[in-house]
Amino acid sequence: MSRIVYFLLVWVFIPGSISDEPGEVRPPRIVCYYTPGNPDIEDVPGDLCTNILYSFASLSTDTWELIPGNYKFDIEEGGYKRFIGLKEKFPNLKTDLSFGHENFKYLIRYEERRDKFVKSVVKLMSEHGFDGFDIDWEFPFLPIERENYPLMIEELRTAFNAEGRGWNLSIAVPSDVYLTDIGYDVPALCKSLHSVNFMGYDLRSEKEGFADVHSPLYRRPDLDVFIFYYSNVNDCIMKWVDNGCPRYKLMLGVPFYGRTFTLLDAARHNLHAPAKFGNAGWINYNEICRNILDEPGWVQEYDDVGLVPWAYRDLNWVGYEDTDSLMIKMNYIREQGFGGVMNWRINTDDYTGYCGQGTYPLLRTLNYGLENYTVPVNTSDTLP
Ligand SMILES: *[C@@H]1O[C@H](CO)[C@@H](O)[C@H](O)[C@H]1NC(C)=O
Ligand SMILES: *[C@@H]1O[C@H](CO)[C@@H](O)[C@H](O)[C@H]1NC(C)=O
Ligand SMILES: CC(=O)N[C@H]1CO[C@H](CO)[C@@H](O)[C@@H]1O
Repeated sequence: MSRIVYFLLVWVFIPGSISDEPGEVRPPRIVCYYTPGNPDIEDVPGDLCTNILYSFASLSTDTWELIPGNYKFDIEEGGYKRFIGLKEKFPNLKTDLSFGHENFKYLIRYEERRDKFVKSVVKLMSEHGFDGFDIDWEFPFLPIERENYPLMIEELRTAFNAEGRGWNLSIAVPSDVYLTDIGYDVPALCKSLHSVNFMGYDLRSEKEGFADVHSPLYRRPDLDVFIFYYSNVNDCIMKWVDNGCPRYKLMLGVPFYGRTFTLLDAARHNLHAPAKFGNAGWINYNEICRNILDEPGWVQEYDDVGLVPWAYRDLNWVGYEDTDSLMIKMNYIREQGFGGVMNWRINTDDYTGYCGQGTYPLLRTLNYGLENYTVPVNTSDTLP
């Protein structure tokens, strides 16, 4: 069934899907989050990503400065240096630094703290030679946060421009229409950012009490009611478009992991099967494919509207992405004219090729699926 859907989509979406209007075009971004560990830095596939984001730098709440996330590894053991060193092997690769900290909310309210932070970002970026900076703040929520986040971004952008090295600026944002409205002044943010990494996952969680896929592309009319009405990738990313973010700045994020549930009754294993409340978890794609291969009894199913797979065995249930579902999402990116794709994270792809689809099967699907795609750029809507 998945293959039928996939071929239909390829047939419908590819012809003439790219803007017919004259204007600038760009290659799509393939944004890869990476956390040091396995695979080792030197083994990162820099030819399969346009941007690699080293995750995560941290915040000193004493000085309100950006600091390395793991001083011993990043600095003393040369983590940053080895990471930037990837550019020698892959000259076109952009090596970016990603930042996240729960106390960021206590920073952005005060101009003095923002000022210290901006200076420290510029300092750390130039000391180590990063190409771009990414902020993963989960999530702005209060009116003052919504108001001050664009200020922070604009201040960073101004400082970056003054450096004259073309440093890029991006933020990661949640897929939730309510959080988007509450926390994000979309036009103001998108004006100063090069790109927005839209996290098209975690749309279902342990709070629900039923098993479900966490990155459905489209609304399933019979299942997605009440608070789940907009809880699908298409509705949530369109919220960013409708609120005024240029499409070419939006990178659709896809998960290289699944979310797991424990069923209450092994005989009931369809979408929305009753599951233990508060008993969901995460599992890496490389473990999912290994389990399906090595443990007898796994049954694989497909959500024909959400266009993502799930699998179950006894009371175990997992919703995830595979090469078929990612191919569908790549065609969706082409059809919609988005700027590219993001993934969390390359470490959890089947990078050893254990499952028999070659190394990095998911990441390769993103590359194959966006091959020859050019992003239409509205030239009257470019960066300041
Ligand atoms: C991309 O373009 C090249 C050169 O024109 C072509 O050989 C290749 O088949 C194209 N790939 C896809 C997926 O269309
Ligand atoms: C291009 O951007 C301008 C400025 O934001 C906007 O007014 C215009 O409608 C856009 N054109 C298209 C075709 O999206
Ligand atoms: C240094 C760097 O990453 N520059 C990039 C910033 O974004 C523009 C537009 O996407 C790219 O063309 C630059 O290469």
